[in-house]
Amino acid sequence: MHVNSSPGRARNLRISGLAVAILVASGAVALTVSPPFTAIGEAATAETLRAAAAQADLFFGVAASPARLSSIVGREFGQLTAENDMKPATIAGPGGTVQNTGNADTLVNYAQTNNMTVRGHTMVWYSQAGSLSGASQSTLNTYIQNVLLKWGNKISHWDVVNEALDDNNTGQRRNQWPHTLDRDANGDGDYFDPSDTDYIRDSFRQARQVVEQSGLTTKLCINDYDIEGLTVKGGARNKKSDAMYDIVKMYSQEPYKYIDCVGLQSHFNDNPNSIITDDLQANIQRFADLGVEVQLTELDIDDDLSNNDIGQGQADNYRKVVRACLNVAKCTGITVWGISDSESWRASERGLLFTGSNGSYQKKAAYSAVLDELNKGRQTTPGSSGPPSNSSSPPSSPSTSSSSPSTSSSSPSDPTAGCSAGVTLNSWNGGFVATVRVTAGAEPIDGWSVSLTLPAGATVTSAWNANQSATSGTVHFTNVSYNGRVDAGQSTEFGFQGTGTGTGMTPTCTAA
Ligand code: 9MR
Repeated sequence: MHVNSSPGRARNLRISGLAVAILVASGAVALTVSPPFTAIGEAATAETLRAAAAQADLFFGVAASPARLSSIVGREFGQLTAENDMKPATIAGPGGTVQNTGNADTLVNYAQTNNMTVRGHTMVWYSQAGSLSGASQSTLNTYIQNVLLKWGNKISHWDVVNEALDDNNTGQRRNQWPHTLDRDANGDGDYFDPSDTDYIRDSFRQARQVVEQSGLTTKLCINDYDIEGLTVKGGARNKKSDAMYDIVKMYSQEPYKYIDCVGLQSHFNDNPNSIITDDLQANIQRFADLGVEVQLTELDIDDDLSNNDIGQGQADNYRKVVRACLNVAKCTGITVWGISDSESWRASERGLLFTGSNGSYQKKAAYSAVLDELNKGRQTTPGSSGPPSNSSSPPSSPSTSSSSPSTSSSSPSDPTAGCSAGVTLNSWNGGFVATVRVTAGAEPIDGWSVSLTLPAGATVTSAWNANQSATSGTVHFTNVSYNGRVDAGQSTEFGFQGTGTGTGMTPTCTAA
C-alpha cells in the first residue's frame, strides 16, 4: 500500500537555518550546506474541510438552503447541495415546466461566487414531487430536459433518480408513482428487458440524450439510502444495495452507458439496515469497479451509534466513514446533510459536525476527526481493481435477453461499405421495441448510419443510443458520440420503441 499523492497536493520545500560555505580548492568549487535542506514530502496540513479534501482530490460539501448561507459555508465546504430547493415540489410547474427557482438560483449563485460545485437534488422521486406526482414518462422527460438546461454546467452532478428502492431490505423497488410507470412485459420479475418499461432507464436515457445533445459535462447519478454496506446488522446480505448494484451495472455499461455516478446517502443510524458496517469500503469499491463515481451524498451519523456520545465515539465513526471513501480512488466526494445539529432535519440525533445556530457555530470532535482524516489523504493505489478480500462476490447480472410476448429477428444485411445491421423485435398488441445490432466488417468503423423503412402506420416514439431523423416512413439512425467507433467484427446496439406493428423492417448500414 502506498500513499497516493494527488495532483492538487502542494509540496513544500522548506530551507531552514541555511548556512552556505563555498570552498574554492584546486580550481574546484564545492558547495556545502549546513544544516541540510529539509524537504517536506507531504502536503501542508489544511485547516478547512474543503482544503483538506481538495488536497486528497475529492470534494467535501454540505446541504443547505439560502437561510443557511453564512460565511462558514464557502469557507469549509467546496460543494453545495440544495437541501430542498431543487426538488420538484418547489420548482416543477405544470406539464414538466420549471418555475419558482429563486431559492435554487440563490444557491447556485452563491456556489459560483465561492468556487463551489453544485449537486442538483433531485429530478424523479416518489416524494416531494409536487405537480410532477403521477406524471407520465413523457412529462417527466420534458421536466428532465428543462431542469438540465436551466442550470447546465453550473450543476456538476444531478440526482436523476432518487430513492427508487423499497425499505426493509427487500431488494424490491417501491410501488407508488413513478414505479406505477414500470411494466414487466415478459413477467420475469425484472424491468431490465428491452420490452419492459423501466422509468429508471427511460429517465436516464432522456437525461443522457440532453447532456449529449447540449454538450454538457454534468454527471448523471442515482441516489439512495441504506445501500452503504454489503451487509446489514447481523451480517445478512444487504439486498437493497445488491438491487442498486444491479441497476447501476445494467445502465452504466454498454449498450446503455446512462449512469455516471451513484450516491450512497449515508444517513447512518441505529436502524438495522442503516448501521456502519465493516464492509462499507468494499461496497464502495464494488460500485467503483463498475467505472462509476461514488459519492457519500447526505452524510450524518446518529449519536445513537456512539451511545449518545457526540465526542470521541461519534468522531471515530466519522473517521471510519471518511476513511472508507478516501481508500477508494473513485469515491470522489462527501456531502454532509447540514451544518449544525440543531438545524438538521434530525436535530435529536445530533449527527453533524457543528453545534450552534444562525451562523454562530462550534466545531465538534467529529469535525476535528474528519479534518484530520482528510489531511491524511488517500491510501489507495490508483486504478486498483477488485474489492478487498472481505467483500463477497457481486450478484450475477440480470438477464438482458429479450423474450415473449413475441420475438422476431431479421438476419444482418450484406456487410457492404464496412458494416451490417440486424433487427430484433419484441412486439405486443399495438407496439414494439426494436433492438438494432450494428456490426463492423473487416475494418474498424468510426461512425455509422442505419436506414430502415417502418411499415405503414408505425411510429417511433423514442430511441436510445442513436440520433433519429424522422418518426415514420424511412428513418435514418446515426451513432451518438460514444458508440460510433466499432472495432472490426465487433458490434454495438441501439434501439427504439414504436406504436403499430414493426414486422418486416430491413435495416441497411453505412459506415461513416
Ligand atoms: O432534509 C430534508 C428535509 O428538510 C425535508 O423536510 C425532507 C422531506 O422529505 O427531505 C429531507 O431531505 C431528504 C433528501 O431529500 C433525500 N434523502 C433523505 C433526506 C432526509 O430525509
